[in-house]
Parts: sequence; structure tokens; C-alpha cells
Amino acid sequence: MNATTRFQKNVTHDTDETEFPDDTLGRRVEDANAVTRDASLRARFAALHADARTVRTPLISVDQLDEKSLLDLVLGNTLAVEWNSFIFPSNALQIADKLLAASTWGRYETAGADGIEINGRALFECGGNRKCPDYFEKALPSRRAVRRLLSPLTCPIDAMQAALDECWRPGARVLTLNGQKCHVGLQRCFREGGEALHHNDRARIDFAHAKTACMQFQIALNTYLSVAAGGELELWNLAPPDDLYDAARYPTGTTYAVRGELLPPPDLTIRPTAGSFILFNAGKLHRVRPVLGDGARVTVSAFAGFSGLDQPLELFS
Ligand SMILES: O=C(O)CCC(=O)C(=O)O
Repeated sequence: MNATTRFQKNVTHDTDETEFPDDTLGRRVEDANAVTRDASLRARFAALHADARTVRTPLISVDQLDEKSLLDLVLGNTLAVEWNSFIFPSNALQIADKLLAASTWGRYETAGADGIEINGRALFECGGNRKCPDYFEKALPSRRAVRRLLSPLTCPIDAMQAALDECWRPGARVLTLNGQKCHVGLQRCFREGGEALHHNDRARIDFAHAKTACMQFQIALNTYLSVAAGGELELWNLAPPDDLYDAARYPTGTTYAVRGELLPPPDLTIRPTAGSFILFNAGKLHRVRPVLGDGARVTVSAFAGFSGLDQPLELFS
């Protein structure tokens, strides 16, 4: 007899003093506690959201990145900067095809992110391993190999770095950790059902180091080479403190993400187009909605660590 059948038998008493077997009662108490906990987390997110500085222009569209739009982003006057014509769309599709033909695609090792195909390594997957040989030894060779593969087309990551370096007075350079250059230019492919759940990105936690500790936040840099139905990017004007993030995580499985049902609705939803370059503050919560249908949503992504207005942007994936 299962717990439900036993419970149904016991409720034939017409009194409130129903006798529940211990496990059922225990579960009901746990459920009630979880409801209270969730209500308090929801209230904390809502209060943080209400207190957040008003974003005057949620999305800034540019046809050339400039200093003003980058400053608006880091100062929190906007949630995202979108440069639609960053790569000519037919070139973007050619680049996607060339990249997808490589035999080196794998998947994230992180639980729950394994629906996303990746080519290259991500710093956050080094975990506690500060040496992380696979990441650092392949960083420069793989960036150079992509450049050669795509030639004579411009390598998107080189174009991104050049655009940032031109606009940001102290410049934009590759992040060096312990004397080793980071990888810049993680390729990602989301196919049907592929999604990134509600999360933010914090290098200071993913890879503890004096340099990542100095970063106030990291800017997500994504070029979209091909797009598919679904796959919208949702952004929240919410940078939760670490303890709130941890309390709102999924308890098992997709523990990298926070539970979306605890959040207010997103402040901005962007449907990326092929050839665009989108920048946003990755310290704020964001999500990629599931891809629908047969298409492939292919991106090249990196982060730029922001450590102050007078500091260079430091790039890594
Ligand atoms: O692919 C995107 O639109 C954003 C992916 C993402 O979550 C990130 O860059 O942190």
C-alpha cells in the first residue's frame, strides 16, 4: 500500500484531528516550510528589484559601439547594448557553418547545462583547479585556429576585442591569470530544447583569484551567428547578493541556476538576430529561453571583467 492510499483511508474520520502516518505528516510540514521559504525569497527578490536604480533605456541599439553606450552599460543606465549589423548576416551564417563543421564540439560538464553544445573551454568549468591545464594550454592555440579556419572572414572574437579596445579608454585585453592567457571565444550551439536557466556569472566565485576578486562584474559579450525559433535572451535588473542567489538555487541537478518562479517578470526580452553583438551585465540575472524546432542558435561568447572606469576590460570565456 502506498502513502497516498493510506492517507485516503485515514481521512474517513470526519474530524480535523486526522491521524496521518508519520511520513505524510512530516512531508506536509516540510511542504509548508518550503512554501514559507519560497514566499520570503520571492519577497527578497521583489524588494531588491523595487530598490534597483531605474534603467532609463532598457536597450540601446547602436550601429557602431561607442564609449557612451559602454559607459551607459557599466553605469547601469541600460540593461543591454545591441549592435545589429556587427557582422553581415550572410557572413555570420557562413562563419556558423564553418565553426559547426569542427570535430571538437562537446558539451558543458555542468549539470543542467549539458543541453548546450560548446567548442572550447569555459573558465567556470575549471572548478577549484587553479592550474586547469586543459583550459590554459589550449587558450591561445584554439583562438588562433579559429582565426585561421575563418580566414578571409573576420574572426568575431577579434572584431569584438577591437571594438571594445577602441571604445574603452584604458583598453581591452586578454585576461592573464597566474601568467597564463585565458581562452576568449567560447562557441555555443543551442538546438531544440537547449536553454540557459536563470543565472548570473561571477568569475570571482567560479575562479577565485586576486584579479577576479577585483572585478565589480563581468560584461557578457555574445555574437549571434545563426538564430532559431525561441532562444530569446531575458534580462533582469537584478544583481542578487551571493546569499540570496545560493538560497534560490535549484537544490539538485541544475544547481548553477536559480529557480525562475521566485523572480519577477524579466525587464527586457531580446530576440537576437544573425550577425548581432549583444553586451549586458552578466552579474545581473539572465536566461536563454528554450530553442524550438530544428534551427541552431550559434554564438561566440566571452566576458569582459570590469574592475573600474580607469581599468582595462579583461577578456575571458
Ligand atoms: O546566449 C545568450 O544569449 C546569453 C548566454 C549567457 O547566458 C551568457 O552569455 O552568460
